[in-house]
Amino acid sequence: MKEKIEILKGDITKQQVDAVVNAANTSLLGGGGVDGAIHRAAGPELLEETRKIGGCPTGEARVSKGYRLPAKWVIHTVGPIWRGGNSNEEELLASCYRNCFKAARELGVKTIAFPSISTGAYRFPLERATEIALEETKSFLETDRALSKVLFVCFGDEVFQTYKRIFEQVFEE
Ligand code: AR6
Repeated sequence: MKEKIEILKGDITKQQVDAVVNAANTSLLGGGGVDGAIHRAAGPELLEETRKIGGCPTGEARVSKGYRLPAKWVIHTVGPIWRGGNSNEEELLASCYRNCFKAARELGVKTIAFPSISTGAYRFPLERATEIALEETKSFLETDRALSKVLFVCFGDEVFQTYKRIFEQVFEE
């Protein structure tokens, strides 16, 4: 199962995968960070489609096409804004990953790329967010046969080093 996971440094908009996950906000109308990058790379048709979707509650996911991205699909999810840890942030972040995997299964995708959801503008502590990301991935892959590759695309060295370290903890024999 370990071999299905790849941690890399880079830009998620350049990944040749079936689906990329977007760390969006509840409006689904775009924003900064990875959301801005995905909208710029996909082109204006993406906004046209997400406008029609009409938003997404925190912790849930919605699917659109990828337009000019190499990826066929974008799975938009809305991570929690970190408010100190007593506002159900951990459960909401776990639910983002679960709902993205559920959407991926419904779409029949074999390869998917995730950014580090909620750890930028939404300020979720990186280490805990990474544990949640990798633990949810492990639980999903334990029962799933369809996904062959899960990429974690790390923007910057701190995120990359954190994923590498937590990966060893979560997947140690
Ligand atoms: N590829 C991969 N990761 C990226 C990229 C990229 N091109 N660009 C940034 N990141 P953030 P959030 C990393 O702020 O915390 C938006 O305005 C970034 O370095 O994008 O969930 C939305 O509209 C960080 O590690 O998402 C929402 O309003 C990670 O992606 C809000 O920000 C997530 O940072 C969502 O905040």
